[in-house]
Formats: sequence, C-alpha cells, structure tokens
Amino acid sequence: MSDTIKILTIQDISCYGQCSITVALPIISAFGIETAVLPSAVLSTHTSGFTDYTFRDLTEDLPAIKEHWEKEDIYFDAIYTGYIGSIKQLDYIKDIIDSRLKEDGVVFVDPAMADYGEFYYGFDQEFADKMGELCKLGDYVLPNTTEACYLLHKEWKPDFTKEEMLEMAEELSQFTKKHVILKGDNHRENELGMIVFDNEDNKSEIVYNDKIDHLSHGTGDVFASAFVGSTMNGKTPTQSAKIAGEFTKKAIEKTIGDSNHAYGVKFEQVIPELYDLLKSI
Ligand code: PXL
Repeated sequence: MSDTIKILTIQDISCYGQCSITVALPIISAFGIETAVLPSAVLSTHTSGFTDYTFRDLTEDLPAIKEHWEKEDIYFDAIYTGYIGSIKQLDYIKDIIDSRLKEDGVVFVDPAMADYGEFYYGFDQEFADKMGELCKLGDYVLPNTTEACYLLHKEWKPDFTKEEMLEMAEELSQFTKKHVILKGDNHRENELGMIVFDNEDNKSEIVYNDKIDHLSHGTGDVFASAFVGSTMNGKTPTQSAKIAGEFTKKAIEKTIGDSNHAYGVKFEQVIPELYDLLKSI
C-alpha cells in the first residue's frame, strides 16, 4: 500500500462555468492525489461573461473549518490557493498554511484576480497588494501578466518583449519563496511561452507550447491544477509547466468551434491522456 499525497485547494466553487474547484478537484485527483477542498465562496457561475450571478462569501467559515481540522489532526502535503472571496480571507489562509501544512509541505499560489489588463469584478489594487503578501509564502507562484503587473505596480500591455518578460519574472522573485511561473509570454508568433524563474540560482527558463488562437475562460485554473498535479508527482518546475501547458492546449483544442462554450474549456476530454503526458515529459 503506497502513501497518498494529500493536498488542500482553497478557491471558490463556481457552480457552473468550469473554473476553480470544479476544475482543480477532477484534474488533481486524476494525477492520483487526494484533494480536499476549502471553498472561499459559492457563486452560481464565475464572473467573466456572466451577469447577475449569486455570490455567497464563506470568509467566516474558514477559521471554524481550520479549528475542526486541528482537532482531527488533519495535515496536508501541499496547499494550493486560487480565487479568494475577500481580502480578510488572505489572513485566514495564512493561518491555515501555518497550522495545517506539513513541515516539509509545499505552497502553490495562483493569484487569480485579473486577466487581459483588468481586475476581475470586485478586486482592486489593495487586494493585489495583500495577495502579494500571500504570494511570499508560496513555493510556486503562478501569475499571468496582468496579475504580475498589479503585483509589481506596472503598466500592463498585451505584447511584452522577451526581455521585458524575463525582467518581470525576475522582479516577481520577491513574491515567492522559490519559483515564479509567469504565464502569457506572447513574443513568438506561433508559440506561447512561460517564464520559469528559480530564486535559488537566480535564473529563468522559457517553456513554449503551440499557441492556439482562441480566447477562453478558466484556462489559468486548468493550467495551475495540472501544474500542481505534475509537481506533486515529482516533476521539475519546467517539466510541470510543459505538461500543464500541453494539457491546457489540448483542452482548448477540444473546445474550439463550439460557440456556446466560451465560458470554459473541455478539459474533461483530455483527462484520459494525462497519464501518457506525465510519462512523456
Ligand atoms: O478562473 C478564475 C476565476 C475563478 N473564480 C471566479 C472567477 C474567475 C474568473 O473570472 O470569476 C469566481
């Protein structure tokens, strides 16, 4: 009998829309990892492209859940945070990391708060600055360029040069204990890059995947979940970025052509390929 790896993911449940927990739970589980969830909020849908969604903030449930887990002696090998429901939760999450992460446990922070040059509804610079504090507890921090710019108080643009991306990843090293994975390097015409920065040797590597000309929501969550699953299976940050990038690209390919599906990507159809993908890289 082998030991299971146990991880906790803290992000919202968007009941419909293929993001956050409804993406993280199946993908990380498919990597053979026991996945516990702590919902930061419950929404009827996610907030991008939908209107009039419901939003139940679960901020005040977080300390009680932590206390119960303390009584039950429940610990995690890793904690992965995504979309957070309120600024106050960021402090509660630090307490949960302090209390429930195993001594040699790993923290993944996806500062999911913005994309395409704008905050998601309800977020602002004050939240971004506080999110920066949570990032500093991360072993792996996974911003897109918009989130990176809010963390760094920089002007966003859709087309940073390779040199600007490398510089930005290095500047972001203040917001991680070990690694930054900066997504959205667009300087090549047919390939999408990710800058993987390692604080230990102060070096960047760029990982490329084929670029697909298709705008879809939820790809950041698909990528982060596959990155977490790969890393917890022993892959290096660059290998995990490659695996997660390929997985996300394949999910987008399954979705292209379905005009009723801009709200998310059909990642479920790629789950059967995960095992081969993990072995091949
Ligand atoms: O995929 C990021 C995300 C997560 N959760 C909610 C969102 C979004 C992006 O819009 O609205 C509720």
